[in-house]
Amino acid sequence: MSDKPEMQSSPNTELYDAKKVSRRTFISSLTFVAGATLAYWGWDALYDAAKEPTGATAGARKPLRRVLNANGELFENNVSAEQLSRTYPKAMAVKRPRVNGDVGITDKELAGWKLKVAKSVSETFEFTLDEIKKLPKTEFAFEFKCVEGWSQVSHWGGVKFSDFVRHYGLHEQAKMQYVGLRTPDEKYYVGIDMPSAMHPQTLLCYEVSGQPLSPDHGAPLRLIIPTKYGIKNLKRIGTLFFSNERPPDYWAERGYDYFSGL
Ligand SMILES: Nc1nc2c(c(=O)[nH]1)N[C@H]1C(S)=C(S)[C@@H](COP(=O)(O)O)O[C@H]1N2
Ligand SMILES: [Mo]
Repeated sequence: MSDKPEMQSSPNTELYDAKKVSRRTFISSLTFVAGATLAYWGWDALYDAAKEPTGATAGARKPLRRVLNANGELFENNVSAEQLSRTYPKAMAVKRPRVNGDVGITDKELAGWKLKVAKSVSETFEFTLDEIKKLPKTEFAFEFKCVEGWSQVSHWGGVKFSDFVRHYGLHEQAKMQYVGLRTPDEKYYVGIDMPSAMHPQTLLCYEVSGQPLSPDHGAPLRLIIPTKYGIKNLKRIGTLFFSNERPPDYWAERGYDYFSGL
């Protein structure tokens, strides 16, 4: 009926309403300024925050450590034997797994090595590799992940830590909260929460790629713990002990998360 241009009543006209445009511009500028102020204030507060005191962990600003600890607890309360790390067919594993980190394993002298297990402050037991190898063997390939940002599917074999505990009657010890491990020269050391240590994929490992561990990979015995980052997979175990306090941990002392779970 009418030849009045449709444009007049189309919703598009709204876009060109100068008043509305300027109001919107104003609101979005305000939002931006508020956001930027908050971000700056947050960064500034974090930057000025005190660093945590040196203990089992050190080096992080207090608010960041609080977040890390909260994350850790969340993980820790959810470690269960049912949650297995993904495993892969052995054929998918790399033939020569990458070597990383040699703290505490530069000494190539391995003769006379024994695993020392401190049952209590006064009682230490010693195990030869042959004794450990007599326990049931477990092997699998999994994706080994390093915090430096690389990962590889590799194939490992050894004795489940939980089998070791059961076979040698370390039940009382396993009621404690942590296991501590260190290299024979005590230069590298890690602390593992007991649920993760008793996890069915945690190995006292003596083989990689179907061969005895090379010195670089931690011969004669290392820890393989697929539920945690590489830093916790201590190479060349010298001593193993149990504790209700967090055992010293090499990388946690240098600012990394104590739990380092995956
Ligand atoms: N004794 C010892 N164990 C160690 C380290 C180390 O420096 N010394 N480095 C850790 C790190 S950061 C990683 S990623 C893995 C690497 O294991 P691989 O060399 O067998 O690949 O070992 C872990 N265990
Ligand atoms: Mo690593």
